[in-house]
Amino acid sequence: MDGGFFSGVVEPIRFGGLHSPDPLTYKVYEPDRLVLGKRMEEHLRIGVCLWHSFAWDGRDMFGIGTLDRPWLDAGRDPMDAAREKMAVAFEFIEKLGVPYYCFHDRDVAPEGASFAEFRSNMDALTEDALGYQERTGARLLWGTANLFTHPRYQAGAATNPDPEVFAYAAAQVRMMLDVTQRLGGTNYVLWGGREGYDTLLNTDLRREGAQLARFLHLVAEHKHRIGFEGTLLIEPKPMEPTKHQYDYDSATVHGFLVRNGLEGEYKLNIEANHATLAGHSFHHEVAYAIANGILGSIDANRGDPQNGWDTDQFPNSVDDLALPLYEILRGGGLTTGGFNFDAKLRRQSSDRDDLFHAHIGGIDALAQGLLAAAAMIEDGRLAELKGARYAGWDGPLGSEILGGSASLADLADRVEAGGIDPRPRSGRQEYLESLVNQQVWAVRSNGAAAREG
Ligand code: XLS
Ligand code: NI
Ligand code: NI
Repeated sequence: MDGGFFSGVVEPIRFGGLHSPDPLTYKVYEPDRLVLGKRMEEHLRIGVCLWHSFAWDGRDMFGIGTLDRPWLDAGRDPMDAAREKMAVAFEFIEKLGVPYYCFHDRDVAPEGASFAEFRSNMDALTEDALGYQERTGARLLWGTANLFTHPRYQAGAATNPDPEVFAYAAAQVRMMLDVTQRLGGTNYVLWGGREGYDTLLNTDLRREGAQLARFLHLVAEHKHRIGFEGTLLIEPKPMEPTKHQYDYDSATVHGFLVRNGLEGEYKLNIEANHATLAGHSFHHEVAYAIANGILGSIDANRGDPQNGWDTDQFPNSVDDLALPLYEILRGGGLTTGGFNFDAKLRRQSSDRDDLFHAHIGGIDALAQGLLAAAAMIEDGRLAELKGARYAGWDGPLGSEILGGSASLADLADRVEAGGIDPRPRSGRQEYLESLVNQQVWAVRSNGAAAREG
């Protein structure tokens, strides 16, 4: 495996332990380490995304590319360049030693001059990907269609005022459902990048809502027709690139699914930075999805607290990751989903090794968050205190209310007769916050948690 594009990394990244001086080792992530009886690798199901890491050259709206991505150079033969990109991506995944990857159609296949050409390029590259999967053991966490980059999608895909654009989007999604199935993908993602509006002056909200629901029905029907067994996921985001996106947050998407008879067909792919853009915490979005049975997968990244856009930085805060991971563990863990690094380097991080440092740091932060979450579960006090807070609802009065045997008047009569006189009880927030910190800190300083290589 030596040589290659990332010649500075000659073998797969290994666990080095907390005190390893080698930056190209995992400090905490140990794939085989058992946490609550399950391997770390199976808890986290880490994925590498091909768009930020291999299909983006570091450009921003003020400057051209800064990153060393020779396959993106103008003037290259598109298929040669695509093949080189895929080879390097799999070299990276193999050297990083993680089980999954994710991509959009356009990330791997040149669009060519017609849809037929796009399809045939995609077919050829899917064959290549199958070969790489077999050779490296990497698997597809999810596939998706890019329905936002090309100018035809400037006014949305399914929600476009032009039905021909809807049809074009259908063609891309059919292609990618098929490709995802061929590659054994365990999920298929729909991110409504431009399903929203820039101004209400030109937007018919009623029509666009109906179009979006129709599209989601068609996708679900097709999934069943071809027998794709993966999970369909919608990725909420409140804005950017549009001023307002319809799939605003977990609760909005959930309401849309229920309203349109789509419940049961879709789950959510929750992205940390999208949560913060929506004015929520990542913890909130994950907890909402779990409470409503729609958590599918995670796009791991973080925003910048001072910048109001999707900065897509690599996650690095154990404090921010421990609570979402606690919810996930309490909810029974990820099933078909995983943690996909939808995160990009800063454009000054221009050494080839920087992509490794970014992923290693993010993976270790997740692994440490997992240990802290497991410690909270083993300690048990958080769950116990939450349960005790609602104990009344498991008693006779709570059961009567929820079971429907007590009417509004029955309840009112009992209060008037003096039989019900509730007293406020402390919510104990600061105490609970201290319990969380205690577990996070314990895992940091405890020798058993911070193992040596
Ligand atoms: C953009 C989204 C995108 C999706 C996949 O903000 O996060 O990268 O994850 O289309
Ligand atoms: Ni994402
Ligand atoms: Ni994003």
